[in-house]
Amino acid sequence: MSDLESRFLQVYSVLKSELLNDSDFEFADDSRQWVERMLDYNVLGGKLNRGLSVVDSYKLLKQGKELTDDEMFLACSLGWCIEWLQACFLVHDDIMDGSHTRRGQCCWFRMPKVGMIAINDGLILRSHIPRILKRHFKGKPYYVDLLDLFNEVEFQTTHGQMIDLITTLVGEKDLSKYSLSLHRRIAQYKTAYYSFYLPVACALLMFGENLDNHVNAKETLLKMGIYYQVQDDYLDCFGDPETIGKIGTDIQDFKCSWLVANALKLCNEDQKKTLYDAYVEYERMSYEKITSSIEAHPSKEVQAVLKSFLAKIYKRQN
Ligand code: DMA
Ligand code: MG
Ligand code: MG
Ligand code: MG
Repeated sequence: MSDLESRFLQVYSVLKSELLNDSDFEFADDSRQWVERMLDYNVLGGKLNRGLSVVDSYKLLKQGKELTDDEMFLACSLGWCIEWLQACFLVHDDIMDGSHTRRGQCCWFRMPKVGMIAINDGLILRSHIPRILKRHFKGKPYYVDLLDLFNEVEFQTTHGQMIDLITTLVGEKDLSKYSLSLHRRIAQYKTAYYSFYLPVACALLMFGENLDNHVNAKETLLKMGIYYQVQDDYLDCFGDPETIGKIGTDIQDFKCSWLVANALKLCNEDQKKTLYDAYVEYERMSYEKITSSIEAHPSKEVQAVLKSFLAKIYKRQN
């Protein structure tokens, strides 16, 4: 572990302990333990790229000059706010995408005794960000800009997630609606703002800059973010689950992934039909496999419950 990473992790412990002792809520042992376990499970375990890049960017803005202890703590705290935001998005994204694994472990909502409590946990994660900012940044000239920035980026990301999700309703009916321009729009909003623009914008604000003067940098960062999502789509299908820490669900979810958008652009009518037939075949095979596992169940009543579920989703159009 690099020196920066270990300092970054030290700041995590400080922020976590402040949040667990926040006097605006009367914590008891059970609630404190729940939040602590939820934080360690969802905020840690990733690559920390977004968070660490706040510190790196701030250092570069200072032309490589050593940061004071105070600057280091503040830059790390902003980095952690992004990691907290990411954790909130991922907890909810895994529920919506029906994923099984994340960062090499079971998705939080699939953990015993968690389930749909994960929805509220995601909201708690989001609510921690203004708590961190209030404690450490209130009084700084850029405090309001920081709050605005996190609100704006959350607005963009949740709307990106929304178009990612509603697009599949259209695509399932008519695959030819998927295109690279639609994919680009989804990628820009759901990924690029929070993953690429946000870390640099945090560093710029802390450095005293006005974000309006950096629209060019923003455009370049958004381009990088779109490229990053193309990689994510590629890895969803072709990546090694051991290495990427998650099992892809884009095909099963009928997502407007870069791969299918490109395939549709490059293929002729026959090949388009092959692609569509592949889905129909997948649907039929899944139905058969699930049906036989239902029929292996000893209880007729349970079988009826499971079958009624399957009937609800088989060949669903929405
Ligand atoms: C990523 O979407 C975007 C957000 C806001 C989490 P995704 O479903 O492609 O992400 P992943 O492949 O990590 O589930
Ligand atoms: Mg997902
Ligand atoms: Mg998703
Ligand atoms: Mg993905």
